[in-house]
Amino acid sequence: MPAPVARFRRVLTCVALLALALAGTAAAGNGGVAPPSPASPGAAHIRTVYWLILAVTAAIFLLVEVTLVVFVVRYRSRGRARKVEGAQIRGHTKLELAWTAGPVLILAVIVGFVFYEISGINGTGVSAATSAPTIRIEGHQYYWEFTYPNGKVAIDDLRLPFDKVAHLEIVSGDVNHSWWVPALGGKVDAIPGRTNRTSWRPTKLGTFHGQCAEFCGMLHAQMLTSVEVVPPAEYQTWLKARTADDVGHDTFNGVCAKCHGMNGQGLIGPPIAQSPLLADRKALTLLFRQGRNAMPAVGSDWSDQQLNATIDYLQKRFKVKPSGG
Ligand code: HEC
Ligand SMILES: [Cu+2]
Repeated sequence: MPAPVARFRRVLTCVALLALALAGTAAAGNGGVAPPSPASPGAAHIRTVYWLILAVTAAIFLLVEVTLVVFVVRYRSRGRARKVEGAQIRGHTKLELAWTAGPVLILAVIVGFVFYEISGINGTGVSAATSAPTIRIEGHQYYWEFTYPNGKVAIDDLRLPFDKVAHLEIVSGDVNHSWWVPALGGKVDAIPGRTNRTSWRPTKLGTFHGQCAEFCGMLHAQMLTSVEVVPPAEYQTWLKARTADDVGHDTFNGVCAKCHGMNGQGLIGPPIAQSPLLADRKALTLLFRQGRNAMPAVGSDWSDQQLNATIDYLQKRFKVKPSGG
């Protein structure tokens, strides 16, 4: 048996190491253990629920752990021989009733509070009140495509006007994805054949990052998004000024470059900068619409406009002379 001092030191070392590990984990997250600071009423409601649940569970954790340690110390064997039984303690009806009813009450409080907050989280309050524009968000392997009310398209980077309600329609072009920008709202799944809706009213200017939150294939981790909240006038100007060339540019950067590299030099997909296919509109159309082997059908549901904008942009960027249809 080690001397009590040596044992005390050992325990102290373990506790100190554990505390360091915990502090490290907390510091690695943004703002410690808290969700990112909310930039919309919906995200603020999520944060409120988070704090309530954290407070309740932290209190229970402390209660259980402190009691555990007290009991371990108080009822330790004190050198009693292994075969000798310790003191026998009979049941305690009141205590048992209390620890049955207590958790039921605590869960009821949590459930009640979550139900109370849920309409704020979903943005149902805002959506009923206004006839705001609807933006369609389509998940694709491995990018997000946004279609604004005027038909303009953007990839991966969404713009929203500051302090205006925007209705979001979340759909998928292929497999399950999940739309998630923590500062602005909770996850909304993008499921083939289904339209899920939410409404956001961004209350902070700036850029907020998000990512696909449903494993959707080999480049799932590249399925990032950023939402730029800009003054309404700037939003309108930007939206009106978007050209086919912008769409081609964004499509190349957000879709093709993830696999073929920013210079078409090859990455996960083969190099394409020199590919004779780039000159062939018909062959490219088929490739985008249907995919080929490991290349997904990235443009399965693009409009002809977007498809042609992308091909025009590719031919410009890689300086190929168009041939074929
Ligand atoms: C998820 C990854 C991925 C994405 C996104 C992607 N590709 Fe591909 N691409 C591939 C793979 C893998 C191949 C090889 C397919 C095969 O084996 O037949 C390929 C093949 C090609 C080829 C044929 C190369 C040759 O010479 O045979 C071209 C051209 C091409 N891609 C262009 C594009 C363009 C343009 C985009 C964007 C609109 C794009 N790809 C998006 C993965 C991707
Ligand atoms: Cu995804």
